[in-house]
Amino acid sequence: MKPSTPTVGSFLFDYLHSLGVTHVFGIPGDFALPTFRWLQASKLKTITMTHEPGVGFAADGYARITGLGVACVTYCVGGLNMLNSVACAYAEKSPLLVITGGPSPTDRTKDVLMHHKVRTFDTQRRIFEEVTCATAVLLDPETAAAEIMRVVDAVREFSRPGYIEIPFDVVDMPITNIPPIVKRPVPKSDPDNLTAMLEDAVAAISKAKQPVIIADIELHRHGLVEQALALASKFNIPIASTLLSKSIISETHPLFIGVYSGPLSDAAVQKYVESSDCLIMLGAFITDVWFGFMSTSEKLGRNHTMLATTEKMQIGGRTYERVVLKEFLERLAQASVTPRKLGTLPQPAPEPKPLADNEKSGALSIENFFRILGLYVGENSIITCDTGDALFGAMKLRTKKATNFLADAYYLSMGFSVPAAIGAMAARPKERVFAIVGDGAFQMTGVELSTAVKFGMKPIVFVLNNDGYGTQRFILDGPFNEILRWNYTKVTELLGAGVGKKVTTNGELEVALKEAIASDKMYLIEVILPRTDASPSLKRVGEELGRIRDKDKRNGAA
Ligand SMILES: Cc1ncc(C[n+]2csc(CCOP(=O)(O)OP(=O)(O)O)c2C)c(N)n1
Ligand SMILES: [Mg+2]
Repeated sequence: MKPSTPTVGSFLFDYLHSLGVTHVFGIPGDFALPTFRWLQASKLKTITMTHEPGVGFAADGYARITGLGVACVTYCVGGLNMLNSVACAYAEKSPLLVITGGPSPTDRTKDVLMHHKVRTFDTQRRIFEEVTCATAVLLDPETAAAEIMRVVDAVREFSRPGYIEIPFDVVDMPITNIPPIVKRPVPKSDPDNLTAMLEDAVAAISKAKQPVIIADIELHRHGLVEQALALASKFNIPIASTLLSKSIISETHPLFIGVYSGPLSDAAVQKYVESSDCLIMLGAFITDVWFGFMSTSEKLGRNHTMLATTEKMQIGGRTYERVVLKEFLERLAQASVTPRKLGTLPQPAPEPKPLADNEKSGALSIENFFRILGLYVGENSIITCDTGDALFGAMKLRTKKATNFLADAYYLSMGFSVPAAIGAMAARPKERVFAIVGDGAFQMTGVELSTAVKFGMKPIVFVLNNDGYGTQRFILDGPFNEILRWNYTKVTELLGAGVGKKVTTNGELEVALKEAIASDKMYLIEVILPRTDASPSLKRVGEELGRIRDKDKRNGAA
């Protein structure tokens, strides 16, 4: 029954519902149980998971698709267990709200030792301060509504995680003071700086012979993909994405030239981007992954680059203060620049070739895995990829229009893909979700398939079994890269649902994949790969990181 006067708990979940949130991912504990009772009574669905790292990744996956994800956990043992996932969301700008239970305000006034407390009552919040853009501890019901709105607002504006701690007793308290929802003022650029930047941008684009746009992840996080596409289409400028932003621009768009990641990219894409005389980096996170872990950033010399992000605006060596990205993109698309004739563009990963009969009995390789997957992953599907060759190999996968591709391609934490798939399935129940995960990463969070079964979700999961930490073997090998060989296909038996298949040849994978797509069941397909197999991209990553991390290779030894 809904109380006539809202409580802190009912207000919180009603407010999140009014913003379009449908699911909350979590694991309760005594400090959070009263909050879970309000969650259960709300219009939101509770997805109780098996382990907090999975809670964070699932809520992050949901957030990347919908624009706001929510994770609800208990004090310290739950929150701190989820810290790495929240750090990932911070690093990759995912709008994730963390709600945690906490001790009561009265207990906090005494310096008692209480279970779950680490050092001080404020320890968990202080740790989270480092991985969030706003934090609040709701000690006073009178200010709780305003505090909730402040944190949620910041999460949506900055597209970074936020933290709300609710003492177990405060969550039940009535609130009478609900401030009106005030629309945030639309940020405005400094008019002179905007004009100067637009003039410089038009001049740079007009005189360039080979401009290229790199459409990076901020465009997606801040809802600016359409504006970037309008700009590209108006001036006829080819567009590349990055591994992190893969698929935010349809990979079948005529101006799309492929994924750029330095030497990990297709050679033609790398050459085209690096020989551009006007590189327009929109919403870019310039990280070492951008350059395939190499320090080749100087190849993209400052003089012919344009950087336009929510945090920094720069053309050549000149910086423009207080210029808003959205305004810049919209105004630039209205500027008068003669659209250029397109020369020959690199072809993004071509349509994969169907398997010839004589290839069917061939042993699988990571390259053929992605080729066969590319043949069957249709529109309206979601792909989640884990760190390892599941990600590096995906560089060549050409996703179809409206395919969502989710990977923590910058922070690179293992264990993302299976729980993120759960978040994706909650966000888009009608779409088919494919999770691609290495055997090592599966051993970290694969148990969340239990959550999928519990909630009737039917992912298709590929466990890429190369018998251990393949990526690391290419950097620096040793017995520390070995893992126990699991009988992965037995997981479905353990969970009492779904179908487990082990495939070793191209043909077997094709048959299993077709069967999985046609069926309405969860599938776990164990893909057996040779230990020495790796995608060309992973081999380059291994070479580069090996050179940096392995002193023998650093010193030139074989
Ligand atoms: C949480 C976490 N722990 C450790 C690492 C370091 N690491 C990067 S790749 C990798 C091995 C991944 O093995 P697997 O999932 O089997 O994929 P593969 O490299 O074999 O394709 C490890 C341990 C990491 N990135 N994230
Ligand atoms: Mg492996």
